[in-house]
Amino acid sequence: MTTVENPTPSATEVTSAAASGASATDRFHADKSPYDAVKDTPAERVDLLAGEVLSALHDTIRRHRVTYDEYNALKAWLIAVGQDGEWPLFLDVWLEHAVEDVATDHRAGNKGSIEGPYYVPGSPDLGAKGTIPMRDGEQGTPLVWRGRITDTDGGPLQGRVELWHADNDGFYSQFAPGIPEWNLRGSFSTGADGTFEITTIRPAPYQIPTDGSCGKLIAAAGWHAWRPAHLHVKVSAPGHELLTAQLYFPGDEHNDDDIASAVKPELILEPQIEPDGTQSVAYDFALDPERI
Ligand code: MBD
Ligand code: FE
Repeated sequence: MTTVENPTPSATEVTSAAASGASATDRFHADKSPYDAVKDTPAERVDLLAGEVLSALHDTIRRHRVTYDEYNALKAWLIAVGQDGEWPLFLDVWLEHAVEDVATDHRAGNKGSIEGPYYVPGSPDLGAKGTIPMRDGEQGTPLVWRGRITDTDGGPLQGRVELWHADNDGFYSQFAPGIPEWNLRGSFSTGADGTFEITTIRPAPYQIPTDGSCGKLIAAAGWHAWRPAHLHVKVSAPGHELLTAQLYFPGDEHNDDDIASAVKPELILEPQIEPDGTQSVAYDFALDPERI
């Protein structure tokens, strides 16, 4: 008996860029129990939200006299977003920032930002001071980041900083092929004084995949696909609200027109150039107390 090979490669094998979007769908199914969230939403809330979104669409259709050609283009595109596995990418790029604003606007501590599609829980723990996993000869400017976790009164907290970011080519481990599993992903646990010191490299600006459905939308609308260079963090301490944030670098041309609308002025770092060419930066986090 001969084995028949699957003639169509799975989405994750096609190209690196499209693969990033599709891997994000696999990751979402694996880690986020999305169907529990669906069950927990009360009918009145679904009625309100779905009803209002549909009305907004009807208004747009009427106001701009949307044609059947445009309606069919929309249908074809929506079907393709699912087939490409790009719904997490689409939602995190174009909607999540508004959800994040609403979720965190009561906070007195640090500003947060969106999680995006490329977080993976369980990165290796490196203690309070360490170097994030990287390849031999990892490209990029070395960056040493010293900081402290405190409460909103400035008292030190024993906590944890999970850091993940793209490499010097703008690729994330576990979402682009050929990169070691935990490359540029690490967890830093502080002692009681709350301080940490992380050695990493500066990430490159990030272009969202242009070869899938999100890329087609961007091209069709004449938009650009760029996010400014950024570091992703989740900062936590017992009894305090989890802070999900991103940190940015001054002078990046996309700080003012991030495709994901996720830059806030409080999140822009001020790196210093050391005599040996490495860069250092100081940035602390104040966490709000957990609400009961
Ligand atoms: C990213 O790296 C990212 O952080 C977001 C929010 C969306 C797409 C890619
Ligand atoms: Fe990112």
